[in-house]
Amino acid sequence: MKLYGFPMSPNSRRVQLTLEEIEEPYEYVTVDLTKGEHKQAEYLALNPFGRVPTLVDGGYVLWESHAILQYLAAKYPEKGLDGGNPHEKGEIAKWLFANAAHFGPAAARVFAHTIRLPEEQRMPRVAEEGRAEVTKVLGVLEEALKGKEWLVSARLTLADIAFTPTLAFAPMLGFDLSQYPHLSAWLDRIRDRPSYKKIYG
Ligand SMILES: N[C@@H](CCC(=O)N[C@@H](CS)C(=O)NCC(=O)O)C(=O)O
Repeated sequence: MKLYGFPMSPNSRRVQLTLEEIEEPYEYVTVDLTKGEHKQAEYLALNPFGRVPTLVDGGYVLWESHAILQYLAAKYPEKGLDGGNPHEKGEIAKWLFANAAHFGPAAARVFAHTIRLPEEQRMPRVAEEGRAEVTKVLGVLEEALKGKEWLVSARLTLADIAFTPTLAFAPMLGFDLSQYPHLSAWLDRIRDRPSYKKIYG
């Protein structure tokens, strides 16, 4: 397998964490976003949206990080990353969609409009709305994690992995995660895993 990604990209890191959990060898190919490599014809032939990550598994090409997570979990069912029964699978899908549709994009908006974009292009209102959405999701996660080690199952699943890269860069965006004790304890459990240590150092 080959993973096309960019080191600082949370969406790429989500897939890297999953590949490390699965413990299958893979080749990491850096697509340098700062040099615009993701918009060049060679990469667009793999991913027409020109975004990272993209996974290439033999002749199969797959983009969208959460879809890649589900593919990897389905390919290696013995790792149990996609839950053990329909109820768990439904719960995992729920959290994956919540992250893909709400949490990740909201955090990306905060990042863009407070750090990434040149000052004259930043829109405080967009940053504020993103911040409100991120805060909402943090509260929902905190509530969901009360009395639980992992979001869905008795063990780590894709649901836990999916949120990790967004949460890892939340402090840089000014979010104080210590206000959420259950979420913080859960994040510490994830940080203790060899997969996290390998990707985040
Ligand atoms: N929904 C996509 C988002 C991918 C995405 O936006 N990746 C960012 C890096 S974290 C990117 O490639 N940005 C470059 C661009 O949009 O031009 C996924 O989860 O894979």
